[in-house]
Amino acid sequence: MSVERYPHLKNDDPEVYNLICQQAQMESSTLKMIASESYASFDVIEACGSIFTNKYAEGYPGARYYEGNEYADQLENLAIARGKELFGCEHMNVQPYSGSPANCAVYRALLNVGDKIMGVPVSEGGHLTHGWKVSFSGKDYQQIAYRPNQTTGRLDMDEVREIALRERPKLIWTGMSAYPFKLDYAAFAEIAKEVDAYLVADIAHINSLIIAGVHPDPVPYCDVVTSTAHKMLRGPRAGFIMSKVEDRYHQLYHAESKWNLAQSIDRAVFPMLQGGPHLSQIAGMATAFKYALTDEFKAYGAQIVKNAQALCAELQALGRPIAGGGTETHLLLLDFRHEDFTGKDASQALAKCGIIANFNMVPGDTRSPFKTSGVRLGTAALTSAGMKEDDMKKVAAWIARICSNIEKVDEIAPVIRAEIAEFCKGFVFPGITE
Ligand code: DSN
Repeated sequence: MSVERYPHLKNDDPEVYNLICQQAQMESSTLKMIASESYASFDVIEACGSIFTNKYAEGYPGARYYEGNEYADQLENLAIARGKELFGCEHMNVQPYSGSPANCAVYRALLNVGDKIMGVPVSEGGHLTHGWKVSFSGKDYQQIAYRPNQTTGRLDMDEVREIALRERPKLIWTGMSAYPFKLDYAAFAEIAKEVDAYLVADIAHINSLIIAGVHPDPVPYCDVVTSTAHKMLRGPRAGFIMSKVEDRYHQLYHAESKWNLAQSIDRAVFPMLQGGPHLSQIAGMATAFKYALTDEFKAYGAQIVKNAQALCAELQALGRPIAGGGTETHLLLLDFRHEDFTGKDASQALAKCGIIANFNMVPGDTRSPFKTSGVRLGTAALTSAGMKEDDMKKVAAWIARICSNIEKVDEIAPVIRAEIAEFCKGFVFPGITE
């Protein structure tokens, strides 16, 4: 990283400055394959580090509880306008501090404590906030689980329907953290309608694929859509919520309320759950949305999937099984159910060699969530650095070599780490070496 980037910090707080430099060095000399990470641009980083961090702006544009919000109002409205153009939604709230607070706001806006929701357990690819037992969402609400088929790794929509008809949840979550296939929002919408449930898509993992048109679009089918702005959208660490304006179940569930759906969401974010919005993050979100509206970004979204499929095909050719047999998204799951070593062993060995990923359960896993039989690999970050299908073949070769030599990893790690560092010199890492 160029030392000119943070001259004040370098001078005034060399300890923090040095940690930033070391992180930058690591992120530009290793392969970042955590499926929920990517590289924010310098535009996003500069916007997030701007003086908007100073400003309090509790409320919404035009209705704040503090004075001096002329530019804050323009900024928030700009982020909303760009976001609405990007996703074609009726309403957008850009204030959630991140994805989990955004999902929390959906519960508070639509449900009563104790209500039933349908979601995929974390152990099977779902998110903490979709009703997992240790999260507020599993403590305050009752999760009715649905899950990918243990053999095919895919959701069976007939089974989802059967569960919904039996349990009659008030809300159905769709969207996962470790599911490599496309989601059928039209089928989810039919099921939700049959049981009078709100349908909420969490697109944190796949927003850019939707923008690129390589994954179905949930916006026409869902009451609410939530997302993070980081991950493959390459924005700041923040969340946003999109919704219809009118609540189709107003009479059924909220007859006493004077708010429509959009107003209920807004009121759940502020003042129910949050105080002042993080305007510096909203500035980063506005600039990330601007870039996401470009054709270059759409090409990036499509390339992420091409890269994941190339990586998957090469790993399979090298004899490495992939859960579900393939991918239609940005991620794939190495399947080690037949191996003596665990997913955790493999992810630690990969990290020693310079491939940063995470251990993960796979469908049909019999190991504990603390060990697992899988490793989740994502291609969004590598694609942000400009890697293409041929590069994925090289990445697959390193992964296969490491997985075939887990017990000798300390021997091979320095060699592979050096090869990967040399390989990385051929790419430009946004926000670091751009
Ligand atoms: N669930 C985390 C992940 O996918 O890594 C992010 O929320």
